[in-house]
Amino acid sequence: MNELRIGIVGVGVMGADHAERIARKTAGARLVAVSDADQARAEALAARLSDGSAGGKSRESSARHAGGTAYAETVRVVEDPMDLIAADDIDAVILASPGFAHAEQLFACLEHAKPVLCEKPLTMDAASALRVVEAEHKLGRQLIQVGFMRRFDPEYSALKELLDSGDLGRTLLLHNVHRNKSAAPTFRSEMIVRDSMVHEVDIARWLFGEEITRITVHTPAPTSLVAEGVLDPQLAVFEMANGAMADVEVFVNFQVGYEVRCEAVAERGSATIGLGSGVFTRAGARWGGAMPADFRIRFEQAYDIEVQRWIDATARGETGGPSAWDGYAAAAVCEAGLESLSTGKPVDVVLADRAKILG
Ligand code: ISE
Repeated sequence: MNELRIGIVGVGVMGADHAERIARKTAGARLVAVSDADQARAEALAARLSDGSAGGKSRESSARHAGGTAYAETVRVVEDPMDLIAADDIDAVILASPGFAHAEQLFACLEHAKPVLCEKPLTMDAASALRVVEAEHKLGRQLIQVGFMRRFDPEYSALKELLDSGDLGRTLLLHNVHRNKSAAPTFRSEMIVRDSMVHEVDIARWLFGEEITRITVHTPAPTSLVAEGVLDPQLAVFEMANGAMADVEVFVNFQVGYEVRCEAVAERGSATIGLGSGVFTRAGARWGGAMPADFRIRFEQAYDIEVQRWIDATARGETGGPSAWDGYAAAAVCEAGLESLSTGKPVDVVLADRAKILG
C-alpha cells in the first residue's frame, strides 16, 4: 500500500503540530505540501520538515514534487489553499486554517473528493455547517472527519466504555472543568464558547448519545487578569434531549496550567477522569504533580490516535470519527450559547431534523 500523501492547510499552532506528528510519529502517510496565509511561516515549516531533520521516520520514499516552491526533498509550499486541495498528488487534507475559512475549503475538498480531517469548528455558524452536511450527504460517502480529538483520548474512551456498559446504570449528570493557563488578549468571550466550550458540547453529545436541546451560559464576575469586557470564566448548563444535564466551567486564563476534568454521575456510581495521571510526589510537606502547560501536551496521545486512525481509515477508503453532523450539531449549540452569553437566558437549540437530512 502506497503512503497516503497529505496536504495541510494552515500551519499555525495545530497545523504545525499535525505536520510534526505526520513527519515523526504516524505510519502510512507523508506530508507533501502545506499552505498558510502567512507564507513565511509555511516556508519555515516546510524547510524544517524537508531538510532531513524531522527525524524518526524514513524520508527515503519521499519524492520531489513538481509545482509550488521547491523545498529541499519533500514538503512544498502552495500559495493558494484551493490549489493544494485540488492537487493530484494530494490524497487527503488536514484543515487547520482559521474557522472562517473552513466552509469554502470544505466545499473544495468535497468537490475534489478529498478525505479531510477538519479542525473544529466545522464552520462559523449552524447554517453554513448544515450546508456542508447536505453537500457531503449528496456525495453519498463520508469524507469529513471533525477534529474533536477528545473522543480518542484514552481516559475519555474508557469513561465512554464504562458508561455504555451500563454497569453504573443510567447516566444522569456530567460535571466538567476546562481550564487553560492563559489565552491571547484577542481571545474574546465568544471564542470561549466557540473554541473552548465546544469540546464539552461534543463530549456531552458523545457520552450521552443525545442531542443538546437547550443551553444557558452564566457569566460570573470575571477575573481581573483579562482585558476589559472579556467574560472569563463562564459556567454553562446543557440540557440533553433525554432530560439529563451537563455543566461546564470554562476558564481560559486560569494562570496555573491546563486542566480538563469530567465527572459522570450515574444511578449507581460516578466516574471521574482528568485527575492528573502523571507522577504524584509527597515531599517537603507537599503532595502533587506537574500540570501540563497546554492542550497539545494533555491531549498528545488523543491527537496521535486520532490522526493515525484517520490515516488508516482513509487508506482503506473509509472515513469515521466525529462526522460533519457532529460538527453541525456543535455549531448549532454554540450559536445558541452565544445568544445565551449575551442575554444570560436559556436558549433552545435549533437543530435540523437529522432523519430528513441524512435519510
Ligand atoms: C483550543 O482551540 C483547543 O482546542 C483546546 O483544546 C482548548 O482547551 C482551548 O481552550 C482552545 O482555545
